[in-house]
Amino acid sequence: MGDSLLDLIVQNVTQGRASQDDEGLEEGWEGQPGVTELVQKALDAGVTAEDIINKGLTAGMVIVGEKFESKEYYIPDMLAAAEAVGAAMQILEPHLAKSGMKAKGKVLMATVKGDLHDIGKNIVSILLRGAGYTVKDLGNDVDTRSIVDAVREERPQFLGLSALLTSTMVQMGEVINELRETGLRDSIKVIVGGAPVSEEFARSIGADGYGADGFAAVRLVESLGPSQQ
Ligand code: B1M
Repeated sequence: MGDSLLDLIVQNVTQGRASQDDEGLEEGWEGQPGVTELVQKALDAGVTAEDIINKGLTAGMVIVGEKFESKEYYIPDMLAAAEAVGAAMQILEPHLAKSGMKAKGKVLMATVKGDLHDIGKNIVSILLRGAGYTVKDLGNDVDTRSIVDAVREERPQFLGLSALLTSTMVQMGEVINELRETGLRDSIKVIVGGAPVSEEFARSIGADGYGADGFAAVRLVESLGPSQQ
C-alpha cells in the first residue's frame, strides 16, 4: 500500500500534477488523485514524512531532471513539477512540526548567488523548524555580501547554504572565505547541501558539514550543537 502510493507520488510529480484537477503532461491522468491528495493518503496510511519526501517527492524530481537532461522535458515541465512538490510540502509541514518545543537555536538559510533552485532549501528549512530551530530564510540567488551582512546582524548559530548548479556551488566557498575575512567564521557553523554538493566538496571549502538530504541536515545541525559565540 505504502510503496504503491509512493510510486504514484513519483509518477504524479513527473507529470507536474499538484491536484486531481490538473491534466498532467501525458493523456489519461485527469480526475485521478494528484500529488497533494496522494500525500494525504500516504500520511493516512502511516507512511512516514521522511519516506514521502525522499522516496516520493525527491525521487520524482530526480526523474524530472533526467527527462530535462535528455530534452524530453523543458523548463515549464520542471516548474510544474516544482509547484506540485511545493503544494505537497504545505500538506506535510504541520506533520513535521513538533508543537510547544523551545527554540534550540537560530539558522540562517540561503540558496547562493546565481541559483534559483529553492525547493531543497525550503524542505530543509521546514524540517529544521519542525525540529525546533528558528529559521530565517534569505531566499534564493542571495549574494555573498547579503549573506555575510545577515550573519553579522542576526548572529545565528548556523548558516545553511544550498546550491543546485555546478556553476553556483563555488559561491559557498566564497561565503566561507568572506566570513573568515570579516572575522565572523568562528562564530558560526556552516552547513552545505544540494544535489551537486558532496562531503568531499564541503570539506574542500572549509564547511562544518554536509547534509545529503533534509533529514540528514537536521541530524547534522543537532550533532554540531550550538556554536560558541
Ligand atoms: Co534546474 N537544473 N535549471 N530548474 N533543476 C537541475 C539542478 C539539473 C540537475 C537538471 C538536469 O539537467 N539534470 C541542472 C543542473 C546541471 C548542472 O549544474 N550540472 C539544471 C539546470 C541546467 C537548470 C537551468 C540552467 C536550465 C536552463 O535555464 N537552461 C536553470 C538554472 C536557473 C538558475 O538557477 N539560475 C534551471 C531552472 C530550474 C527551474 C527554475 C525551472 C526549476 C527550479 C524551481 C524551484 O526550485 N523553485 C528547476 C528544477 C525543478 C530542477 C530539478 C529538475 C529538480 C530540483 C529539485 O527541486 N529537486 C533539477 C534536477 C535534479 O536535481 N535532479 C534541476 C528536489 C529537491 C527536493 O532536491 O534540491 O537536491 P534538492 O534538495 C535536497 C538535497 O539536495 C538536500 O536536501 C533537499 C531535500 O532532501 N539539500 C540540502 C538541498 N539543499 C540543502 C542544504 C543543506 C542540506 C541539504 O544544508 C544547508
